[in-house]
Amino acid sequence: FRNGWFSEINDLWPGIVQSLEVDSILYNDYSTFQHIMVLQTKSHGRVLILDGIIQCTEKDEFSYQEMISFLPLCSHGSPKRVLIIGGGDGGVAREVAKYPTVEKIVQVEIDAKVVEVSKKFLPHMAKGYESNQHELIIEDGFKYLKNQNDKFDVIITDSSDPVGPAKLLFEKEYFELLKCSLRTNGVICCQAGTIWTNMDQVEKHFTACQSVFPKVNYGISSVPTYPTGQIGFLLGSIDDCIDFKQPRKIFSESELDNLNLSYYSSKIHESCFILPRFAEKNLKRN
Ligand code: AAT
Repeated sequence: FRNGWFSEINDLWPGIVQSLEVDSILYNDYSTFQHIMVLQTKSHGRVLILDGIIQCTEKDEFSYQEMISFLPLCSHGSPKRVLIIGGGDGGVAREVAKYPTVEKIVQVEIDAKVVEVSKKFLPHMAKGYESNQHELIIEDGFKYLKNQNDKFDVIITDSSDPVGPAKLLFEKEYFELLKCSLRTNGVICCQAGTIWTNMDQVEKHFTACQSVFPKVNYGISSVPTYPTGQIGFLLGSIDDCIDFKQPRKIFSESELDNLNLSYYSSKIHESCFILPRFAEKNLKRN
């Protein structure tokens, strides 16, 4: 903090910082796993911050939560069982619960305190927990996958960045665990960082995913309050016939309105995998 501004200073993006002007601090404490803070800001509503890193703001969270959810859901077409790893604010559960064919949502979040704090201070996101298809398990996502036998159509990893409790969720072994928990034609989608300050890391993450899944693609979305304003998603599948650029489910304009989608559309889905040339060259496609 400095003169009423919060700055997201982190070694993951050296030499560059995003700052938000703060009205008040609503929550500020340590859980067993991380430092949790909720701020009321001047321009972006309430903001959830874990270990000094912005997780979501009320103003632009929809971009991230809609994309990380609807990219894999519409790529699959008719998912029934969905697993969410992380996503403590509840926003991804809120989006997944909108999808017509979904019958069951299991969410594995490591930190009960993030859930509790989100229910109290971020009700618009935490309403994901109200769906009666939803089941919450408080556990480390990596450990959960290692010890369970259920299979899912879509697995979404809405994790924090690869420092702290989420570190293992970016490794090859994690993708192997995801693969074991997928049904035939299953699709995974993971938070995968920005090509601007973290190209090396995106490339490493992409390669790890590609060593396990025959089909992998990296799509982008703009989220103004994430570092550099851009974030990406890794999509992977064991289904050789899948083409992530051609969603199996196309929603009409009126369906998108009814689903209350403000960022995602079928056109955005088709175009988000078209990357700037430098990124295209670094991510060897299949
Ligand atoms: N919905 C957008 C916000 C997130 S939340 C990331 C969540 O992952 C947090 O609730 C955190 O507690 C949880 N998490 C971290 N590690 C694990 C783990 N090992 N198992 C289960 N859950 C975990 C993402 C923000 C992206 C930020 C981009 N800069």
